[in-house]
Amino acid sequence: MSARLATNDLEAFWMPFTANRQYKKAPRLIVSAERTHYTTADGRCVLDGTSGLWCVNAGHCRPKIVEAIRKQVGELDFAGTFQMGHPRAFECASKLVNIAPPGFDHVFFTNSGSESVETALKMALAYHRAKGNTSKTRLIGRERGYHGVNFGGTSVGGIANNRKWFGTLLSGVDHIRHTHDLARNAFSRGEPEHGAELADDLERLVALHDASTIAAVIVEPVACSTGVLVPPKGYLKRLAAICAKHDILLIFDEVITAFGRLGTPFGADYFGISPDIITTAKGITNGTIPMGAVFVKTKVHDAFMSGPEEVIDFFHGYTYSGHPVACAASIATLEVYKEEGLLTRASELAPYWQDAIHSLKGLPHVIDIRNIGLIGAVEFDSIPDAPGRRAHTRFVEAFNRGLLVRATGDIIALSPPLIIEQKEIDQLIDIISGVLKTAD
Ligand code: PXG
Repeated sequence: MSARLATNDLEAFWMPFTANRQYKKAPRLIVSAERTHYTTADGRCVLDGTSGLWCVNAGHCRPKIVEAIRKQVGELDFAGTFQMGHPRAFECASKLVNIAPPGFDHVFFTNSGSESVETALKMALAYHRAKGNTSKTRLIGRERGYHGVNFGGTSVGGIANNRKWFGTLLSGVDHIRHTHDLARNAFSRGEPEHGAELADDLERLVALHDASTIAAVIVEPVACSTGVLVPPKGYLKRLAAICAKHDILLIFDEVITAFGRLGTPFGADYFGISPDIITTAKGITNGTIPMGAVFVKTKVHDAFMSGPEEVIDFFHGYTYSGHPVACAASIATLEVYKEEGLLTRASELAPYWQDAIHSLKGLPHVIDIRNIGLIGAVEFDSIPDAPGRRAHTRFVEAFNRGLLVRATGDIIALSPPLIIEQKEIDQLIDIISGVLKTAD
């Protein structure tokens, strides 16, 4: 150990997506967690209004999951899955497939949402090549989309700050328009009424590039990181129909919406749509161990299985694809979800949640409130020349008052653990309401 480092020196850790200098002047430190609450280094109890970073769906430190991890790491700490295998990975994949929407019979393991996205994009390209459609190489994302931070995901992503620092990114990528329309849809409850026609923007790109050059479209069913953009009624159905018409694979990035966030196991179930590929992570292990999974329709998987049997079918994978400890964590997580009905609990809570969050309408600077499942967002008008400051000050003040929210731009996003009780929703809304009344 370096003698230079005092205990609790904050300097060495270059924190992700953080204003490091600002944070380190006034750090917020969490030391433990249980169910819906965190405990801070100074001993305060903080209600987790964000399920960690949208991942701790069953609440924190659930004994069954903790025990499964402990047991697994003592029994088989690591075994690879390239031309080898271990039972946990097969068991985990089968259990995941059992809760997946119909037709998703295969799972490819990764270690994060970003890796799931990269995997799905590469899979889409390789799928068309395997089918002989070698000109289908273009990838389409959506403005304001978030698909993680690797090069592919950054390229199809549509948040300017996440892109502009990193050069020209992948070539052959284009974006359809986002669906955010405050003029027509402010204060919508659930799916907004207006904007299904925005899906037709994909036809514009088909006309421009020709369908024979487009491999896939990737969208989040609900665009969460950008500040919770709920899709307009009918929008996703229309998008799916255009993809099907032009033999374009539809990838749903469900890193947040999978595992019960909307009140159904997957977002695809909620919207009644059957994409071709679904990317997941986060809730797959309840946030305990890094893991992601790409769910694949039979038609996509089978296209890879036509060559000689002794040849590798997909030249892709990670050392830790199907890591035994992650698989054990995921299996235990799925059991907790099942035992407690958590993959559908958000549908029971949604009406209460919706009324609660919309009660904040009329408070200072609030220009929109939106919700779906157990997700909510409050948008503020921005301070001129200081975009993001209004939400950031409210995030800090809420934390000081015992509630963790997530600020993005001038929006506060909320996604509490799926085990939250109504009285905790009341407490969450009380704290936010107090903050909004007093912050400038
Ligand atoms: N796709 C989607 C839809 C995501 O939301 C990723 C990919 C990337 O996942 P990884 O595991 O590589 O981070 C995400 C991640 C926030 C927030 O507060 C959202 C994410 C991550 C951190 C913070 O909005 N989403």
